[in-house]
Amino acid sequence: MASCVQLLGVSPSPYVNRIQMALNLKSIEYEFIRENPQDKTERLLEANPILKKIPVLIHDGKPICESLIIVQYIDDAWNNGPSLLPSDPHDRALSRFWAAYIDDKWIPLYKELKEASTEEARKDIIERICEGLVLLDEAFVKCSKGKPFFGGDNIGYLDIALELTMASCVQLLGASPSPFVNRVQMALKLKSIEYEFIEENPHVKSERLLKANPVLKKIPVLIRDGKSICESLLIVQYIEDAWNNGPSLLPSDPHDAYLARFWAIYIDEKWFPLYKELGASTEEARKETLNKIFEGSVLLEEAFLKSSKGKPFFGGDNIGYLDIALGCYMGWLKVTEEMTGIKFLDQSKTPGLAEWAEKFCSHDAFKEVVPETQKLVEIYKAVQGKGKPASG
Ligand SMILES: N[C@@H](CCC(=O)N[C@@H](CS)C(=O)NCC(=O)O)C(=O)O
Repeated sequence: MASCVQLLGVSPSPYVNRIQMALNLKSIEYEFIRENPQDKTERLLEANPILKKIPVLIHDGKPICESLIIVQYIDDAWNNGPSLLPSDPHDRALSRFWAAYIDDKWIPLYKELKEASTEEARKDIIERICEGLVLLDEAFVKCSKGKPFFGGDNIGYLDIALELTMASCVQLLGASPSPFVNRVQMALKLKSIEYEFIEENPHVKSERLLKANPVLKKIPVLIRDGKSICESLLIVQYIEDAWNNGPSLLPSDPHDAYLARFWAIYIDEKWFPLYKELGASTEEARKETLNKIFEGSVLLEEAFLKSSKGKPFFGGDNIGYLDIALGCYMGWLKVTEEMTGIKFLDQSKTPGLAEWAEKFCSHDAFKEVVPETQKLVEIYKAVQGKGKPASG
């Protein structure tokens, strides 16, 4: 009888990624159960009563905690797939030693770096990080024995342990109520890319933002290895080009990819700006804007039917570029619906889009990224009070 494997976690989380990588390398089927580490469920507290953290692997009802220990358990419990730990006892001990060094000594330095208050403290920590890197480089030479991975020809335990740090050079300058920032967060989430979120107030521009996006001075900005990428739609395309993992966001057919890009521009430049015009002073102007919105929705309905080809999303079975481009606005659309009492994606006028919106908004990529409607309503009211547009 097939065993029952469940993983309590959240994505993206580097520690949870470790387990997913090990399970994938061993081709082990499992159920992913989403847990919010900030709002611990009874299930999590019962599975990990001592440390109360994710990830937890539950194998045939028995919980196993702590990512490095879980990876060792996976290697012990399943014979299929490549061995994750070396067979030689001394090599095994070395792998465990360096994995413990990474978690207990090296990674904490990155946290210290974020919290360092003086330039001198920063320099000192960077020096210690570099010293650690030199040690890890020596460990790599010893463990890999001239092969590409710590584990030799195949990815092993120490590769999985260290992968955790590799993604730490991706940063996103943003603010969570911004649909443009949400776009980038969704793409990063779909590709399981770990990143550091740096909160920016778009109306009080920091030196960091001005340096990262000196031309447009807007969020979001993605910073990878010190290089800035600006404009949300371009960032999503960059993410698609730069990372191979996760589902493809753009269609492989060049014309389909062009169409996805075309409609994304239509949404940003024509359709969504109409919602801002709804606050017009005369009833006539409001009605005209509403008509334009509905005409635009009909065009988008046609685009949806063409690109989804009977599947739930613009991208087909999975969320793709155009889903993200339109879907990032769904939070603010719900706010506008609540404030005006108008249903914009109406089942009777645009049934395909109405169904799409429901599916999109119940997907983790939306729920974990876009603030709840009531929170956005509060933000809207607070920002309106100051005379600034809330979503832009
Ligand atoms: N076309 C841009 C729009 C970004 C945008 O408007 N960002 C807003 C925050 S939601 C902003 O930074 N506003 C400050 C400003 O316009 O100066 C994109 O897609 O990235």
